[in-house]
Amino acid sequence: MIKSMFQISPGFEDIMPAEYLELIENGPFEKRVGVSDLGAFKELLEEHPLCAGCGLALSLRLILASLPNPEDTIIIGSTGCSALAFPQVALHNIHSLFGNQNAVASGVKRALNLRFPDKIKDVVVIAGDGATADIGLDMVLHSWFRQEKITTIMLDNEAYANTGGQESGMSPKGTVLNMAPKGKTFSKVSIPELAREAGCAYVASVNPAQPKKLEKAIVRGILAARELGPTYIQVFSPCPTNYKFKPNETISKVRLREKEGTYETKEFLSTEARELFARLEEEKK
Ligand SMILES: Cc1ncc(C[n+]2csc(CCOP(=O)(O)OP(=O)(O)O)c2C)c(N)n1
Ligand SMILES: [Mg+2]
Repeated sequence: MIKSMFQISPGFEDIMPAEYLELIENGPFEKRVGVSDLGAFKELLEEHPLCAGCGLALSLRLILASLPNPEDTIIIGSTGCSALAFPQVALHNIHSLFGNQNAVASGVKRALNLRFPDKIKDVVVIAGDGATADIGLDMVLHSWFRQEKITTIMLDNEAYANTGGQESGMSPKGTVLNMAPKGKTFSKVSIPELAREAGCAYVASVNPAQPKKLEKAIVRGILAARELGPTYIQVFSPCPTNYKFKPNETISKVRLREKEGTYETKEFLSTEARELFARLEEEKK
């Protein structure tokens, strides 16, 4: 699918909203834009109802700006804060039942392969930490075991944020939240390590304080999923509302955690992924 999917039927041009016309004229389609171009093209998400300083909203903005082929990307989301933003994302997206996102994505990817065998169709899961590491974990793991060619992106705000602040598997040990008053008793689950063991071809842990690194991970994750198998990217996205810090401290929270050693960026490439990226680099020259 190309930009033509957004074309306006003749005669309707003058009644379509200005934002829609702008999306056709200046959206990120059929040209390569990235996070460095933000502010210079019409973005896929421009308004949303998420909280001030929401790390997840910033991550989502950067992820959408990093997609290598947005016009042929189908996003599978899940219940949670990000689900409030997806109705306003100018891309195909499916809201799946909480936790089912990787099962739905597997089916969508297989159907697209049958329907469009010669076309690139990127199926990308974007879901919260509760949906990915807790309630949907078996669907996530089994999609990796089956080697589905999909990219899974976790928006890790270290809580069930949308339901008022319960601990998730991704909350650090000792975390106190509105509905976890005694403090979490076990450590943050190591999903990147699980992903690697479960056969993901590419795994990364990134954050919105380092947008270029985040972009590189998204592009690599999607390109490796096209050719090799499942890929996983974990995006640390601090939540000012549930962790009760000021909205302007989101980025500094990431840096603080990195400094404390309680959070680190990571990247794992399988041998096949390493060879693939080397080949793609060669072809670019
Ligand atoms: C099957 C099912 N179980 C539970 C819920 C309730 N629920 C909605 S959002 C949510 C928490 C989501 O947490 P997370 O995936 O981390 O997303 P966040 O809101 O933090 O972005 C829960 C438990 C639901 N909607 N459906
Ligand atoms: Mg969460």
